[in-house]
Amino acid sequence: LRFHRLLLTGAAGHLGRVLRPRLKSLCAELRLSDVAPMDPAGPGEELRPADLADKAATMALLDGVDAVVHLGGISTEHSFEDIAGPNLFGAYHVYEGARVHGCRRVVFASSNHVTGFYTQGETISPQAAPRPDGYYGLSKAFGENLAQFYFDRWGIETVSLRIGSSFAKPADRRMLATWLSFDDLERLVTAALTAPVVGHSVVYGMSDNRLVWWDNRSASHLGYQPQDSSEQFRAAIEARQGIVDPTLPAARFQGGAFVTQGPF
Ligand code: NAI
Ligand code: 15L
Repeated sequence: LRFHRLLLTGAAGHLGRVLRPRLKSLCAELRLSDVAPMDPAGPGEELRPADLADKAATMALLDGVDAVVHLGGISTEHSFEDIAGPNLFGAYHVYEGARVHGCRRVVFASSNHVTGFYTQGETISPQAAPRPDGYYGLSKAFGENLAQFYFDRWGIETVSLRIGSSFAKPADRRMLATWLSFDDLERLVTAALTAPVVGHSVVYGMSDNRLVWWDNRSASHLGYQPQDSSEQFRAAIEARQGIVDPTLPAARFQGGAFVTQGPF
């Protein structure tokens, strides 16, 4: 086993439930946290319900933890006020807990929506300037800046995963580019947890899809090698969805429908 204790936030969510059994093989003890109800603890699991907006409760989660996979928070576009507690304060509380309790590595679930206002024809690297497509994307950009600051100031390492679309299957034409299979998600998180030196690395979370918008070569030190591809789903998606008007914002921009959403 690589770790004594790992912390998984957002354990009750979609990806939390996918990763929960898979992280068990990396650690003796898996601490699970969420504000929503979680399945009962199995062997080697510990449930620690907490609201990320609660500083003391969230910082305490990091006590005795070797590394954290931080998935918790609001995962779609909402008002700034709704996002601020879980995503802005919550990320700050996780990093403060890591600093105070000596946790040395964070795997941060960032999002492709940090750069959602690049167009779908462009190929960008993790070094491209952020172009968030909403308050949600802005909150993930803030999380990445926190990660950089806590590395520069305190040496706490982070891999920020700008996850594309991690679902059982791609749902539409856009996700043919952005899809991240659950098995590749596991490979990516495992690489982020176990690569020897990461500093603050930023990587896009996608499978080995045929047509992509993101160039991950600067993150090759992570050793992430995707094994799946969205291509097997292309024919069915193209038959179902038909041709999309390329002038519509949802088809023009990498962030898809997120670029038109919001509490306005
Ligand atoms: P999800 O919405 O299913 O799970 C997020 C979890 O965070 C939920 O269980 C929720 O209860 C919890 N949470 C929300 N507010 C909280 C609070 N105040 N305190 C404690 N817990 C709180 O999202 P999903 O799909 O599992 O995504 C996991 C992470 O990955 C999120 O951070 C999301 O932004 C990120 N991500 C996911 C993508 C995907 O394709 N599923 C794509 C890009 C990023
Ligand atoms: C995200 O950041 C969301 O959490 C997820 O629900 C998907 O919509 C994904 O991005 C996407 O861009 O497809």
